[in-house]
Amino acid sequence: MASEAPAPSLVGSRTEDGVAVLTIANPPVNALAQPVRAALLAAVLAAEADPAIRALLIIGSGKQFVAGADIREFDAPPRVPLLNDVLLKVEAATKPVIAVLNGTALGGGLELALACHYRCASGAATLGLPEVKLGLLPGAGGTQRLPRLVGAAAALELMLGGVPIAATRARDLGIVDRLLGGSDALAGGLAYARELVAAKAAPRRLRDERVAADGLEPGFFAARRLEAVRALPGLLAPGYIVECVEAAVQQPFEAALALSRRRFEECRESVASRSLRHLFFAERPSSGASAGALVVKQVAVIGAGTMGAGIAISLATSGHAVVLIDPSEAAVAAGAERIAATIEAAVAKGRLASAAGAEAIARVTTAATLEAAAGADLVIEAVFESMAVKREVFATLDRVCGPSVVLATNTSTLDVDEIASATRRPGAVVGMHFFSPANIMRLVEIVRGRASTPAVMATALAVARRMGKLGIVVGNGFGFVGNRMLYAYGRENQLMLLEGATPAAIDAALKSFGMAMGPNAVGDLAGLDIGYRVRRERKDRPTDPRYYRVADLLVEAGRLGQKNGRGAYRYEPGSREPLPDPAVEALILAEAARLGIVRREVAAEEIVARCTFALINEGARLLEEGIALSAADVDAIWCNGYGFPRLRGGPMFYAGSIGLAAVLAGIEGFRRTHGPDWTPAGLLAELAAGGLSFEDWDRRRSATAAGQGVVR
Ligand code: 3H9
Repeated sequence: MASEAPAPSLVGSRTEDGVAVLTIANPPVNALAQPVRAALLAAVLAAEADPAIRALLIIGSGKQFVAGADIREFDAPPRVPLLNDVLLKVEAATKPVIAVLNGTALGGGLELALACHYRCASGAATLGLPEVKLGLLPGAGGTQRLPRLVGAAAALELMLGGVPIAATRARDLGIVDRLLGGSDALAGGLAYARELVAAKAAPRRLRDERVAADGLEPGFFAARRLEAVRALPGLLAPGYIVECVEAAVQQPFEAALALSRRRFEECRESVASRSLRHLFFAERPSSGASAGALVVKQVAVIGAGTMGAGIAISLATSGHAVVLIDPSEAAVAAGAERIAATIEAAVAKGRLASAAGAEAIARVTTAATLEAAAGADLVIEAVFESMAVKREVFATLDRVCGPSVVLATNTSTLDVDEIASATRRPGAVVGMHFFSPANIMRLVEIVRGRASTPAVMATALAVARRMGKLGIVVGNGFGFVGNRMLYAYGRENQLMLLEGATPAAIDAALKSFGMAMGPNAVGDLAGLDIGYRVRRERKDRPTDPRYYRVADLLVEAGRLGQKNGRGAYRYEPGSREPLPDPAVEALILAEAARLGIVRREVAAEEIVARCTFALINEGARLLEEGIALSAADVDAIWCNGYGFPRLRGGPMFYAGSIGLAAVLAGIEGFRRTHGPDWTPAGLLAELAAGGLSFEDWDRRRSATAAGQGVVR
């Protein structure tokens, strides 16, 4: 491990009244990257050696204290100085070291504060150890120092939940010694430091204390470990967190700290943590994406069905005034009722304060005609998925809305440019593809039409963000990114039904891979008639007679899914449990025979490989075509909209974790047995040949874009 020279400007150092003020300045979040660690260590050692210094104060610049280790560094082996070693030196200082938590103190940031001898915090600060959300454990002493401060039970709660707490709660727990009043955290921190110096306060080193564990019932740790592992299956970290806290109780500090360090490394190298870290960045909106957004206060939602009502709920609870428009009096009344009932249920469950709930309900009004959209800043159309209907709506909106209004369509598959061409302002038209139920699902595909202006794109992104959603920009093309991949995935599901797999066998194989639901259960839940209608609308529908044949036959036999108790499965009245149905088996067998398909056993491995490789190949094509802007976007879309397992990081990341060469070989094998649908995407072949991953491709692309000054 080579040591690197410190970059002192990352930690500013000045002296005030004998107090060394060390300011960590590594924007945007003051992450403890290697040069910051080196600079902090150097500054602490210098202050220790300076006889004029009587105390040290560590603070963050800007709005954060420190948001933790630099997550990007975890993809490579650790570089010295290790955070643990820096913190041991901070703790060993002979002069009082005071952490001033001027803002967020997360992960390694809170661990730094715990290594300091005293902690004070501004009222706005939040504190937490969220490592578990990245499949990690606090690896810089948090598992050892926090229990010494708050006890094993409270420490476990904070580390296993990973949810940050407010400064007041941290003070009540004893993590923070002094809550600072006023808005100047540095001034408050300095006053506190002077007080400590005047009182000749000795350094309080948590490492020298013991964990108060007298009140713990027998079997406490075994029970907590079982619970933790059950709550977050597939992750090493939860079990290890409990193990490390148990070690904090039973072993000397050094030994338990070394154990936590080893466990951290195991977690860091695990595929599950790598996947979660990949998603952390994939799910962060790129800086500047919402720049130039128009102000949106009032939104018109057209269509009071499930989708329209769900969108309206999200808008109203995020502070937008909403007018819900539907020509059907009954539909608009039912929509308004659904909105109120859903918001009231959220209040009853404690998810929303009752005043906020009442305000949200009051923000929603209803209307019967599109003229009511005239006063809106943004219109979101959520009517029936038919090009003719949507074009008519947009032509009317074009007549009634002012020139600066943004017109969004919530189509899930249709051509946004064709919809935009019904207006005289295609630049104002954008796709906002929400997922059902829209008040719950976080994903929104923001579809860039050929003419969509940057301000319109930025507005759609900003509104999605304000709604608490993850907006991902995609290009225009059948099904955009998510649904186009879904069609490739579904194509294989449908073919395997004809080849010999049952709906239950396919669903079971994909669920054990980690999908939230199997494709046949999903189809029944969504309603098989929806996809049927979309396929009828599609002009470029494949002509292969096997294409979605089973789904079509089910609909034509009146089997629409859960809504009428019969789909790929059957359902007992009032139950959502999918039950195998011999009638479906018979229907599939007869159709397979008619098409001359020889039935065979389809193994679970083949089911998973065909469905996931179809996703990867289609994802690669979308990248080539520029419809998906990055592989990370594809992963964020599939993990947030389609239940792809987060611990596998999304289809494109998963491809990298098993190796692109292996994926390519699998696809080529399927081409030999199943024909041209399995022609490998050129990009996949190219990357596999170069020994590269989709992440490498993303990195190359963003370096090129940054070089050209592009903000996407
Ligand atoms: C850890 O500490 C391990 C230790 O126990 C042991 C070590 C040995 N690293 O979210 P934002 C970037 S694990 C690198 O949009 P906000 C982010 O990608 C860590 N980069 O802002 C974005 O970049 P860009 C434990 C990071 O105001 C920019 O900063 N800590 C990190 O909505 C702004 O982020 C965590 O898990 C990081 N740690 O939210 C906390 N954090 O502009 C993770 C952020 O290029 N961070 N970035 O897109 C957060 O939860 C939020 O970022 C935070 C700010 C609440 C801090």
